[in-house]
Amino acid sequence: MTTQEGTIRRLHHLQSILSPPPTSSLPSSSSSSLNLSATVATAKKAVAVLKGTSQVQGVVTLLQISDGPTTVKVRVTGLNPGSHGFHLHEFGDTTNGCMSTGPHFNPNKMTHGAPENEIRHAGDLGNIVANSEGVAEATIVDNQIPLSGPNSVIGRAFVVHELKDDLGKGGHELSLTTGNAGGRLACGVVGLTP
Ligand SMILES: [Cu+2]
Ligand SMILES: [Zn+2]
Repeated sequence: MTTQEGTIRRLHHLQSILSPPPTSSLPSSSSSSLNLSATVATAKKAVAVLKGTSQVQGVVTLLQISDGPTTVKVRVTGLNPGSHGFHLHEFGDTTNGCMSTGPHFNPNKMTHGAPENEIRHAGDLGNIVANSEGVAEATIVDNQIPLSGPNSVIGRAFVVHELKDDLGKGGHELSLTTGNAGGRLACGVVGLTP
């Protein structure tokens, strides 16, 4: 008997304990087994280590349970106190430093915005705020940065910026593309982790 057959047998045994034998003629046992296995949640995890040419560095961890939102935990040090734009950029390419990570990840061809806006880049995660010691810590929960599927962010890159992201509302010529968040202080490619 294979492991799979053993599993199915045990599931059938479980069903016979939990419910009386089916009285209809529907061949329902195999689909019931599938339903049981489909309820098991899967956790996907990823990490990005942020580095740049300045003192700024950090670690970002990502966790997604099944098809739920992704929880992003951020800790960045070496920043000037205050707000700093924080985004997922399109490419996991740092051959030319953080510049080669390209524009904000934008699979839906939107303009730049705030994470809570309907119109935003998928990569728009707003600002992180550094304290007087230059440390920014944040937990972000977001629906547009999954760890699998067509819009997966695995292999893309986080970037932390010099300036505050104006969330598209600054009226600057760059507001609707970058939030006018200034230079790229540090970046890191998102990779799978156990
Ligand atoms: Cu950015
Ligand atoms: Zn953006």
